[in-house]
Amino acid sequence: MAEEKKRIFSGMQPSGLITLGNYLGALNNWTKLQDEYDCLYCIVDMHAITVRQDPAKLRKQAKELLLQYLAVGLDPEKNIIYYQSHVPQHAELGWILNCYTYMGELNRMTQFKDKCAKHADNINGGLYTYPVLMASDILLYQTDLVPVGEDQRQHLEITRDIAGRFNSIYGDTFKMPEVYIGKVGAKIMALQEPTKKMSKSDDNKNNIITLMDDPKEIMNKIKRAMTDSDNEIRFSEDKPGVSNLLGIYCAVTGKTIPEAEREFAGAGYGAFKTAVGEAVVADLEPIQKKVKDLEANKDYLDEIIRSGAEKASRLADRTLTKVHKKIGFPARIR
Ligand code: AQP
Repeated sequence: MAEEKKRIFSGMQPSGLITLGNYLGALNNWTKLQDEYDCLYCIVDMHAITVRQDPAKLRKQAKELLLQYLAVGLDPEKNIIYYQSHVPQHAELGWILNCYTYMGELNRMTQFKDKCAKHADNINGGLYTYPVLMASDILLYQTDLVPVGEDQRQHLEITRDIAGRFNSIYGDTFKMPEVYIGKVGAKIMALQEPTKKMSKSDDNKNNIITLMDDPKEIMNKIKRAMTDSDNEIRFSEDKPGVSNLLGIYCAVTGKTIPEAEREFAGAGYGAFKTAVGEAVVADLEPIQKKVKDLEANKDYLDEIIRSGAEKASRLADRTLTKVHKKIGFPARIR
């Protein structure tokens, strides 16, 4: 009998156009894993509303994200691709898991602290319990592996803590998920402030490259990226700007850092930035073309959304039924 494939879950918020950081840190790895694993790739619109969103823009961004998932090469025949809000079991399990999560644990989350600083006028309960909803996303599908960027490592740790606590009270219920962080591109930094991560919701658009930026914009943003004054192309902690560009270059070309350092030995920052920009443009151009091709295909997209939600919902029900029984909810009469 064929061995069952291990399961992957991951998602992205439609909180803006996705960046080179989201792409290199997560999306690019998802496509590499789709043959070896059973994968669910979600558009986590419920997470996105933890920050105030314009409704029309949110809907548009969710669709753009779907197009980009497909354009980078996620195959809807091999993966379950769906909107989180179409599968209410995420919220149901989220509520239950809230009751097994301590405030002390949530207080330690660095993303919560960062977002509170950024959205001081809207520190809402959803922002605080975001990690619990993320735990529910993952545990709902008995996930083995979660491919994310470095910034999500802490959320994976709390997911494991919640699963472990629940399992120790009620017996084996949830699979213990492992984090998967790629070797390159795990943390792409903001171009003009290379000590903070590149984020799609950054107000300074010169800090980010989106997957849909045109070649001219990409070249300009990289030319303006912060470097330093010693003109040496070397990967080092005290050279965050240059190191970030080297990381981007290697992630899109597949070269290693020592190879790139040798390639640019003696070259000035001008030539280096041109090479990085051209490599990014070459990587993104086919994706942008694919997005445009897919855009008009409404029936095809609708079918992916419909069948994705249906398949995800069926899997989610299995875990949720098991959880209800364990915690003592009365059985539903169908
Ligand atoms: N700078 C980054 N480098 C590498 N990976 C990154 N990821 C995010 N930023 C970088 C990874 O992208 C995936 C999707 O993230 P998300 O949309 O769920 O939320 P996020 O981590 O909060 O991403 P952003 O871009 O920073 O969004 P906003 O601005 O809305 O908060 C995750 O796997 C993440 O690790």
